[in-house]
Amino acid sequence: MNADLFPRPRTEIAPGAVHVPDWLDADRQRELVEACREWSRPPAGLRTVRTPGGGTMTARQVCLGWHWYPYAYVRTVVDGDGTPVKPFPEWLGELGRRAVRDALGAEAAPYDIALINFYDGDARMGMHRDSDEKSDAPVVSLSLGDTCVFRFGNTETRTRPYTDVELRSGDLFVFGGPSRLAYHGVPRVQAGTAPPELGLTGRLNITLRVSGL
Ligand SMILES: O=C(O)CCC(=O)C(=O)O
Repeated sequence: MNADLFPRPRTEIAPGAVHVPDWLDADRQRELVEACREWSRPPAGLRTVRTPGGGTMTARQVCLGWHWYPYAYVRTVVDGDGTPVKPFPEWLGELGRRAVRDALGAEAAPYDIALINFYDGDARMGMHRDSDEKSDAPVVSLSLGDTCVFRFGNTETRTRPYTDVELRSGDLFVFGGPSRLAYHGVPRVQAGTAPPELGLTGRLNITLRVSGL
């Protein structure tokens, strides 16, 4: 049986956390992948993030607007080539505000940060909270390429209760309100599941945030 025969409904995973399948059409996905390729080029391009404990994140990252490194936002790539972070484009902010309208029926403050994570090989992301922003505006997450398991948990612990959601290329996930500081992560990416016409090997995730800075 082919899962695509069944429509995937919009689902509220937790209060304020909504999954909207197939939110981006194929053309928009291609445009975003192309934009990510540009943003990934040096200077201030895709880099490996080192954690204070001496580890490295397996997903590589590039930032727009504000540069995130564990655990602060700054304007230059202090943990990389030292150059200024790339600007955050207005059109991406508009996309974010439209996402919040569609997912939550609400207006969000202007977005000014994008963190773009690239997952290839065995890359994944551990359970964490997005808590370095000084704003409670919803986080907008756009998925491109390979399907992943996105684990969406609770605000108290990294462990259960959580819900595993399959995020496919073009899906939108928004979390705000009581879920804004929920733990979440990506335990698994299913290699080779990206739509072939996208021309992407691996998975890209774009999260949009409001810095409040
Ligand atoms: O890749 C994803 O879907 C999640 C990314 C994420 O959790 C983050 O950027 O904080």
